[in-house]
Amino acid sequence: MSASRQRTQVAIIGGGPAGLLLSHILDQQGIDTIVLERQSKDYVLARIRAGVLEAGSVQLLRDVGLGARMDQHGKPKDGTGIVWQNKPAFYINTAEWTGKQIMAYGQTAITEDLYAARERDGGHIINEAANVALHDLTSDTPHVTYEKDGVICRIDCDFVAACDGFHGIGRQSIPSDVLKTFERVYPFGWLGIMAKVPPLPDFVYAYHEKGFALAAQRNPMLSRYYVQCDATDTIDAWSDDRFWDELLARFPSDMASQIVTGPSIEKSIAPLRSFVAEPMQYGRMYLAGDAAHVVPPTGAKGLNLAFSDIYYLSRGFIEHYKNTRAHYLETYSQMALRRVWSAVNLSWRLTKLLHRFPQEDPFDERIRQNDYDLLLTSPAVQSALAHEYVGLPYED
Ligand code: FAS
Ligand code: PHB
Repeated sequence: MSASRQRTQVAIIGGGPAGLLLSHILDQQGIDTIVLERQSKDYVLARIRAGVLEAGSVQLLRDVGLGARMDQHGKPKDGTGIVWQNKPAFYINTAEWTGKQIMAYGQTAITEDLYAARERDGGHIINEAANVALHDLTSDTPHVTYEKDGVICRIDCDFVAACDGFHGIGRQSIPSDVLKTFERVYPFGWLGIMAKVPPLPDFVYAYHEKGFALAAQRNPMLSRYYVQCDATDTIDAWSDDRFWDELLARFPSDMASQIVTGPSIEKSIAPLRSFVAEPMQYGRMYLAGDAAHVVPPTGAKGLNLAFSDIYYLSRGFIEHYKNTRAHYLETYSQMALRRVWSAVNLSWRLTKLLHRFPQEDPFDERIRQNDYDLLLTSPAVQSALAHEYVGLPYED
């Protein structure tokens, strides 16, 4: 088998939103990167995931020249609704309490924008890179190996950025006596569908004794809807008719009557977990995005956390190469984790608020009802949720 050898400053593992954004930002600063992605570009672009951008993510994308299509096709929203069985509706009014809006713009579109920018700028992205392995991470000369088209390839680098998601190789390269993990696996999943029908005007979370539901959107003729399902459910058990019946039953009738149904063009079940790995650094390897943390999508934080990680990590690399200072690289893990745990906390609280858990007792349900009553009546609670939902500020 032949071999090849390359060199770069930052080897990036994973060509999802985190890896592509990091490559884009570093390229703008003249810092050389190579992105290794194990899937094809089409496979990555076919993934349907997040739909809500925090204000900080919107600003970051604009600041690095990736805001054009988002500002053309994305929809700014003053907040997100919550409807509740037999109680008044609530609106997480981020515009009123924080002066900031969220943006409805899908992760798929963002990934398309990122790939387009990297290809325009001559970014070095290697798709279908197999068997990526990380070496000498605690030395000053780490390197990465991978296989492509039957060739064993080696990349010598200064740093490795593991942006390879929850199932990636980066986190697995941290010794078990160094790595600490924290996890909650939820006893239910989200069944999501995409349908070419006009969406509701806003994102709306629904609490109902039959289960959680969510009305979301991608564009004026593309709706995304979710219902809570058993963790063991498969999509074969969910015909379109069953899905729509369940969804409509979980919304108040006045809102259900506004929901346009139609044939699904995509249907998938996402398992829900809260997961954090500490530290987000090992030697000259840095973890970012789902490689380091996963949240239940209830707070729409997963993709946004990946972006704030990349904001912090890119700042560290830029400081290293431009000023030969190490402050932001040395403090990356602690700084990123402060924001990670805040998002994990919110996602856990919203998931507990909006989902009935098996084996709950009447005490749990009373606490849930009281939490919602507080949200309806307390300006302090409403303001706090709005500030967390729109996204806490990035640290200087
Ligand atoms: P990603 O997982 O997106 O990207 C990692 C990349 O690394 C992938 O392309 C993968 O192929 C590649 N990779 C993995 N191992 C590799 C290896 N060994 N070598 C090379 N490449 C490797 N977030 C929300 O905010 N809202 C949602 O509704 C939502 N829904 C989701 C549904 C699902 C099914 C999943 C899995 C996640 C969802 N998320 C949602 C979270 C999601 O959006 C992530 O937060 C986001 O994709 C994180 O981006 P990355 O960190 O880049 O990880
Ligand atoms: C989505 O648009 O897919 C979406 C929106 C809000 C969430 C989760 C998912 O909390």
